[in-house]
Amino acid sequence: MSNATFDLVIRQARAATASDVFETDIGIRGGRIVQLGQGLAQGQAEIDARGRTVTPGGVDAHCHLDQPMEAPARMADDFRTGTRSAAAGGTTTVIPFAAQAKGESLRAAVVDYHARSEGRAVIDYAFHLIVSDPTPEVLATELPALIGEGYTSFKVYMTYDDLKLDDGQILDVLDVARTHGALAMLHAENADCIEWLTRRLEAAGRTAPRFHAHARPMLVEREATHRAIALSQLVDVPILIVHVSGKEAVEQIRWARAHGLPVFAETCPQYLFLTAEDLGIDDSYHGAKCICSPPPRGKENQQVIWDGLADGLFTVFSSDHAPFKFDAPEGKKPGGAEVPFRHIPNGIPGLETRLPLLYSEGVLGGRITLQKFVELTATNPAKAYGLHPRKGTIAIGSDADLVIWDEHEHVVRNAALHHAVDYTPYEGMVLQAWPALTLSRGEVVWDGRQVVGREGRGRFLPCGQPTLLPKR
Ligand code: DUC
Ligand code: ZN
Ligand code: ZN
Repeated sequence: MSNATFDLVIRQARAATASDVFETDIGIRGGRIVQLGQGLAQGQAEIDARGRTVTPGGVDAHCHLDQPMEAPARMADDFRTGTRSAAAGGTTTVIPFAAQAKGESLRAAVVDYHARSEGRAVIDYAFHLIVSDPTPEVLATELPALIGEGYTSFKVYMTYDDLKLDDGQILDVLDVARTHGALAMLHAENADCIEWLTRRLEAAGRTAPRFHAHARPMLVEREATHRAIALSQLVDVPILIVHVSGKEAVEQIRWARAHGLPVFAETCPQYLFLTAEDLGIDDSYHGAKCICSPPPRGKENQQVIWDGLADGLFTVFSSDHAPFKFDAPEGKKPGGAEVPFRHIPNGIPGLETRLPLLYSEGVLGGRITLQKFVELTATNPAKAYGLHPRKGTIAIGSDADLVIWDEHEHVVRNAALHHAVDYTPYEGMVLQAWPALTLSRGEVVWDGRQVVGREGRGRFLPCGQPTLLPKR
């Protein structure tokens, strides 16, 4: 038996947290960081990280895995392929959604989602809830009980017939969040405007994928963002607006912040690296690959999102991985056909590419600091969803979830990714970095060539209350 003080020591890391960058050895025992400093004692295993940046493993707080869908649609990734893909891209915690179907209990959705995840994940995971049917029973009993059990965040949709809530229902749900200290995430798009525009486009024969963006202009997001802010102000509760895509929604959030309102916002890689043109400049069906909601905007809008990341407008950077195969009847070609945009499943893959894109183009591209990268991709999501400081930082006592970066040219190729989707929107993009190693609780789960984490080793994480703000 070894007398080593540590199970593993990572030597001479250039470690980054949301506040600092410092050279240190990282001593790991029992899956946790137990010592930081120079010249640590010998570990049972050692990794030389000299000259390498080491960041906390990513917390992807918005992704969809094996979420039940209306037939024929089916998500390409389950907890096995999704978490393998996440690990290969430096993410060590995912928070997908246990989605309530209308007429179903929330508890049933959670039980079902545990059955889908049990024994499959390679990295740790928690659940958000999706509340689509806030009955008196859900509001008075189920939701408070689930919040108490560690499901402390839930998403509310302002669009999609099968998911959307009206304003009164949103107020009811926000009131539960306030009473029980949970965080509501809002999908802010005006459903009636989208339906009205979609019908007009259809009447004019404009049904190719690119018209998805025409049916969801920025105004539609701006109006719903404004309304979400007003509803949260009425209830006096913090909210987080997910997948913010455009300048006009950003302006609403800036207004809210300027008025001292606790409105948090998330954005995603697709709003930095894609534009509406990726949905097609003609009527080609390939544009379906980039259909997501809200849609990517104009080229000039990308700078607005970069600015919001750099200046603190955005709190969280997530993938919104919503994986559908392109060439498949359960994916972007429902039943095997090229269909009008209304019927194309919404979402793009991005779990594996989220961190490399932002590290390469943001940090190495000189647009954001390394500390800001850590804050957006790990620390803040862990705080927002009650997982910090166990997750999201490099500190004594935290789980040893770490990424060691390799700063070399790396061309994104779908063939090299680990999701079960048959494309990536970022095919051929030349990045300057990729994770050389990903560690989850001190175990290597991605070794730079292969996912080596065992399926089923990932643990479910009950979440505490959000800690982005002082306790109210
Ligand atoms: N909203 C999401 O959060 N993900 C995918 C599609 C959508 O509309
Ligand atoms: Zn959404
Ligand atoms: Zn989503």
